[in-house]
Amino acid sequence: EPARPRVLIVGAGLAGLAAAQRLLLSGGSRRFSGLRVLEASGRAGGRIRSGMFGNKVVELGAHWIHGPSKENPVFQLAMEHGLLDEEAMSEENQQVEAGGHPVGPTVCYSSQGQLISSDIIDSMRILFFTLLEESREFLHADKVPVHSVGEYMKKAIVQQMKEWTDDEKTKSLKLSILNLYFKLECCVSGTHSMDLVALGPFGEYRMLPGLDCTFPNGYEGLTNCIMASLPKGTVLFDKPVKTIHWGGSYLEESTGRLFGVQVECEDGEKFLADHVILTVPLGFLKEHYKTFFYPPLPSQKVAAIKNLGFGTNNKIFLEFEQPFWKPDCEVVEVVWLDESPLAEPPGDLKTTWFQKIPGFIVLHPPERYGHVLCGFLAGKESEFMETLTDTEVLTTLTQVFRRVTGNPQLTPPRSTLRSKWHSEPYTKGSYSYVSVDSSGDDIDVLAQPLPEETYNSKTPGLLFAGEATHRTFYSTTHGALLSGWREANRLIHIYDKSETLHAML
Ligand code: 6YU
Repeated sequence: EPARPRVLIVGAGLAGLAAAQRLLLSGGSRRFSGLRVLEASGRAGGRIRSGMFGNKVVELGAHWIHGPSKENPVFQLAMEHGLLDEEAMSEENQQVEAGGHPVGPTVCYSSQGQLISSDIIDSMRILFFTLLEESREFLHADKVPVHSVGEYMKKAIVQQMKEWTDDEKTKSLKLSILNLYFKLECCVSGTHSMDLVALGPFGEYRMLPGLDCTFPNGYEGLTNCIMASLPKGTVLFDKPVKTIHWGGSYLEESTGRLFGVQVECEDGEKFLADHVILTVPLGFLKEHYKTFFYPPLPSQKVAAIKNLGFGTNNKIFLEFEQPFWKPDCEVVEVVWLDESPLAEPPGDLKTTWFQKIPGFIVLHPPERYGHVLCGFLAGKESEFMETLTDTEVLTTLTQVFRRVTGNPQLTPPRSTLRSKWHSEPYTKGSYSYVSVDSSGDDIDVLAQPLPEETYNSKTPGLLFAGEATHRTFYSTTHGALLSGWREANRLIHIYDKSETLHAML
């Protein structure tokens, strides 16, 4: 009988856990029974991270299931484990084609303390999302007119403006509203600016049908269920990996076996394996690829790591004693007058970081959450926000709310909770996007196992999974899940084949 292959997985986020589960349950055999997952932090879940805000569960990482319908494996798993509410599971919800941008009742304030009429907001929203949809149409074009989604949309806006017959003040208001949607899209794409997001590949990201839904008891319920299905001791916590030696041949003295990969941890402990599935975030790879791999990665792989985009999107939760919004309101938006997508953004992060926040989601229902707003903030402003104290953030945002509502007496939020994804040493940002320096091919290069398979080569020692390795579902939990399954299946397939061969001989 051939020796059982030894597999190590680096990272206990959704990709790593999904790979572990599939390998351990594959074919009911004990084939991959020695499998271990090495996790740098003290918890499982990675960028799926539910936290307590007072006595309420809130999401510091992934928020929604994007496109919760039949084809979405995260939705399927969540249903199987009973993690969703009735409405989310209804056939009706699954059929909604919201194009990733559902909107509920919204209140929109201007920075001068006025409410902006919903007519003008709606017309600009429609214009923005029409142009955004157009940006997805260059996937199979021979040539792109400009490099980025941002440039394309700005050019189209300049064209549109020629038909605007409004007075100057209204035109300027329209531009500042459009700017709000650019900021929102920065949060969705996880980028500092839409000028950094490549136009050609933009349409490659696939949207599934279904009205985006949340986990009433926390997204972490999903990763907790997978954890619970793994044999105890499979995941080793507080085990940051320092270097992966992948090109050699390492003898294990106790067994006399040779292994292709040696994984060295920060604490000095070494693990030998036939195969390592690496699921660390692209942000971590960008910072560490030079020292993390020995021998160094091939140049194509390095280029993919350097050129693909990985930005920051954070959330700021604020709890109020009393809401200043109406009970049915789902989103509070703020339009900064005098801003325009056609002008340079305000420069000084210290005095303007908060202007990058496009809006705040109202957490519903109030019986569960009380009066909690969740602000989103992407890009350099978001990274700067991470350096501030809670008090600084609370004070600044109180001033913003007082200014936009025109109520200088507005009671400050009672408490705040924030994510700081850029400062997380094992994440270094939020999620990936296809930047102007890259293309969808870079995602496939990143996903390519090493050494690359040739007609006579050995099986790959180093395999790559994680959100950033999924060509059409990057930046999502279902992309992460599918990437973990993909690499587990790759190994299962290799051993199925070799076992068949053995049986035949
Ligand atoms: C989704 C959503 N969502 C908001 C925010 C964030 C993300 N996502 P992990 O990082 O989980 O695991 C790696 C592990 O490795 C980790 O535990 C590390 O500690 C460990 N590790 C690292 N280094 C190590 C070392 N050296 N040794 C050992 N271990 C090490 N996704 O579906 N819905 O609403 C959001 C959102 C603030 C931060 C999200 C959302 C992204 C997901 O969270 C993320 O993809 C997966 O959890 C990643 O799992 P993983 O296993 O790969 O890594 C057209 C077009 C545009 C394209 N974009 C549109 C889509 C919109 C995406 N939207 C996201 C929005 C929000 C709000």
